[in-house]
Amino acid sequence: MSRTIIVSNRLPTKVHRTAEGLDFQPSEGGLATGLGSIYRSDNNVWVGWPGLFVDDPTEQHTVTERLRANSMAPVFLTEDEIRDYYEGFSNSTLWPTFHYFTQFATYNDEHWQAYVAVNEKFCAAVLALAGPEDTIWVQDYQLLLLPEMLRRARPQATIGFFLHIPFPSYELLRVLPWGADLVRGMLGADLIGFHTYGYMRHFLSAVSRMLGLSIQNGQIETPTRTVLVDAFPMGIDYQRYELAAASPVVEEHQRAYREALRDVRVVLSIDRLDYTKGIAQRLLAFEQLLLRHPEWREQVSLLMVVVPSRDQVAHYAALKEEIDELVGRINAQYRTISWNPIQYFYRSFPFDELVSLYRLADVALVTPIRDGMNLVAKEFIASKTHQRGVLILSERAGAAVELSDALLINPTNTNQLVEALNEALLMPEDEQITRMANMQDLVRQYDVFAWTRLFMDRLAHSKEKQHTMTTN
Ligand code: GDG
Repeated sequence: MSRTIIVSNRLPTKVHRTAEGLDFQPSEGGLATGLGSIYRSDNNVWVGWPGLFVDDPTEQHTVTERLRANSMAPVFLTEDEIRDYYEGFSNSTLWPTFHYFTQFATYNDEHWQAYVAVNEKFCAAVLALAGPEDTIWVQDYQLLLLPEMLRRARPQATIGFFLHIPFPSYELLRVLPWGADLVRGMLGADLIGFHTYGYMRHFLSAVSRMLGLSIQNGQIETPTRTVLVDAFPMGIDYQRYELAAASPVVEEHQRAYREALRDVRVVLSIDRLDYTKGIAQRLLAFEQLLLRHPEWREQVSLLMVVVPSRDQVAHYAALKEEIDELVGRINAQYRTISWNPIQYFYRSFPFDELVSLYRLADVALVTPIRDGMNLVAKEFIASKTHQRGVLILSERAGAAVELSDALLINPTNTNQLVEALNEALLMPEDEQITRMANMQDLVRQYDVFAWTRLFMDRLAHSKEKQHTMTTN
């Protein structure tokens, strides 16, 4: 029987060493939820790094067995590999370049060599598991070379690839010494998916300009195969948020928060620590709101959650300092004995508390400089079962294509951001409800399960078509 093999940098589990031994906890990310329905069924399996260093062969065996029982297979990476392939090429070269932050990108041949070697390591791990009839679905920018490596080993395999971050314009990609290799690597897939048509068009343009391949109706003709490309905007597990929103525990948290904040209105900001998310720009806009609209002082607080992330990469540590300083300065300038302009948390919240924060917020401020999709915007919408609340959304997040009922802003336009905040805080309730209801219809319908289904169906279909073409 054929099966599906999901491949991503990280497995959907967190493994920790404790005094009692190894501890395995499922991770909560959107991808884990969406693909959970696939990899845990039939004989399917998820291949990836378990998130800790395991050098000892006996311990590797234990980890492998534990994971196997949960439909997962590990790729063990060394500290050097994580430094050069993950923190190096993936997060210091590809991440900044694909988000248009070329000033932060490093071009280091050792990192590139490690990236190639680790992609090969993943290839070997997948080939050890995959039969000729199996479907392989590769995820994201850490594994751009993997589809082509798999294709070379298994010319007939069914291979899908999905990119979770933006695909940049050709002008950005050509800055990379390895741009053409990366595009060639992706073309090993039968179907390549992006969050938006914009990213897809950039990819097609890179394919034609860098590799000179012909493109017809969104299909790429390589000398040996046809590669399909399409947009699949990723969704969330809508029902999970909707159900949590109605649960007593979320209600209880929300009540406690409301009591602590008294009747102050709440503007919510939630992100991983990342320079792509526009956190500093958001703080400056909030400061301007207090300066230009003094009527909001003591009436509104910015509740800002920054989740620690990638702190081994230098630019992230510098950003953390910048945010700390800005928050300190704004709070020192405007606070009163009974009011804090910014409630700043540098940590993550458990799921129930996160949903309570979404429900509590009058306004969600989601203003990335660049973002592949942005799931926080969709989670806020799903949690608002009472339909009160306003989403301010960056036009440069993939989610803006679908969420046209948000207040769409340019995140570097401080004036526009300040006026959007003022407008959101003044928006009449009936307008809030109309906008929220429209967005809810859309986010509910295209949830993460629909996303998975659409991609897998299209992949199966593309393969059938190729098969018919080669047998005729
Ligand atoms: C990449 C792309 C694309 C955040 N704080 C807490 C918490 N979170 C969860 C959110 C959300 C997730 O983290 C963040 O997802 P995003 O989509 O917003 O951003 P990235 O991490 O950058 O993800 C992005 C995504 O991949 C999927 O393709 O949308 O564009 O960059 O789910 O809920 N979760 C909990 N506590 C927190 O404090 N429990």
